[in-house]
Amino acid sequence: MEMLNRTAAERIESKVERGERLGFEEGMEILTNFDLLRYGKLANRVRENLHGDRSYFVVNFHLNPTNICVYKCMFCAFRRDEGEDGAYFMEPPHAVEHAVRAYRRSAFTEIHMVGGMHPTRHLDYSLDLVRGLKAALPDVHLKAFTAVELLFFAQATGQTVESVLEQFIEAGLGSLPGGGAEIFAPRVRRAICREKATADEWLDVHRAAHRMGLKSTSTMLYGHIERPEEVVDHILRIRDLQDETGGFTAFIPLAFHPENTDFETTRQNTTGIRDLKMLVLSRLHLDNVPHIKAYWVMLGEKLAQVAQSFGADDFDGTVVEEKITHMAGASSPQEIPADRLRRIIREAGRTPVRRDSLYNPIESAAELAPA
Ligand code: V47
Ligand code: SF4
Repeated sequence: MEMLNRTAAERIESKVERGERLGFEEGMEILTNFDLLRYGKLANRVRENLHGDRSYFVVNFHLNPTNICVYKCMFCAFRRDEGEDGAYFMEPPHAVEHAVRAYRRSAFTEIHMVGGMHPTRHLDYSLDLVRGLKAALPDVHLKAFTAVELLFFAQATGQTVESVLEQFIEAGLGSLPGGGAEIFAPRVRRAICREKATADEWLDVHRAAHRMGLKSTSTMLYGHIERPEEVVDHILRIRDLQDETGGFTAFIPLAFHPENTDFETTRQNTTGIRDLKMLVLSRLHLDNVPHIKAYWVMLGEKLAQVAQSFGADDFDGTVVEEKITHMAGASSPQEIPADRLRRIIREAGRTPVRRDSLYNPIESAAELAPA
């Protein structure tokens, strides 16, 4: 058995070294016979070939204008019914004021805005939010609305996704975030998020956005009921769409936090090895997606730092105020200031590169004195 495993690992190594694509079976092999240092080193080599010693971060601000949501995903600690304790809703001027106040503190270049599917305040409300934010902060990139939200807006107003996207682009939308992908397998979606967009619908929205010139990111939520074959299938479906459009800038494996969700008593937090395994697998399989993000909010600052040597090249950002994971029990801070992100990256042996939302460098450590 050991002999066989070694042979399989050697085959994977030589394929990666020759620049050949890994397939489904190799993904299963990596997941089921995971050798952290061996595959980690391989993923690190791929990462360094792509990005050298650079690790990216963005100075951003997360804005969740409402947690009122008509869907009831089992893994979600954030959503509330209208009128329920803890439900909140920001009118556009309030959301804009909130963002402007934060901007005075940290001069972010990106707002990452996602929210619940409000039963009545959907498309027009969201367009007002984008217009208001753009008017107040014209230089800030708006990365907003998951494929799930965009499809919901289209269905709620009887329009096509393309028409909804067109209106958002005109209002000033810059790109799409990658949320809502969860796990594409129908078995999983039926069990944990039966109401929301199907896998094909999620992929169709990103395909449409890419065709209209928008870039987007992609995610996968792991650590709940998914099976190894469903993880590999998910990653390969992202790779297929990327072959077609080239519109994904990054892939982000999201570690499930079960507190305050329907899984509170049946699932535990993911472990460090599982988290690194997902990053390694993603880096090795997604040969056409430039960046793999270690989202520190979900991984914790320390593991996200280690992850920079296990396939990841990006931290996401300063974030400032995070609700989705913290309502599900995350113990990470609400914000990591840019100076601390630079220090974490330097201590990981990497060169910090502050980037914009589309991964253009804004500054690199070479231009800055060490902190
Ligand atoms: O779609 C929800 C996930 C996503 C929980 O695009 C949970 O760059 C863990 O997509 N435990 C929203 N995860 C966050 C997201 C994201 C984050 C950072 C960067 C980017 C990007 C995207 O969070 C949801 C869902 O998949 N989620 N509940 C939970 N309890
Ligand atoms: Fe609603 Fe999104 Fe939470 Fe699902 S994950 S219940 S769609 S807010």
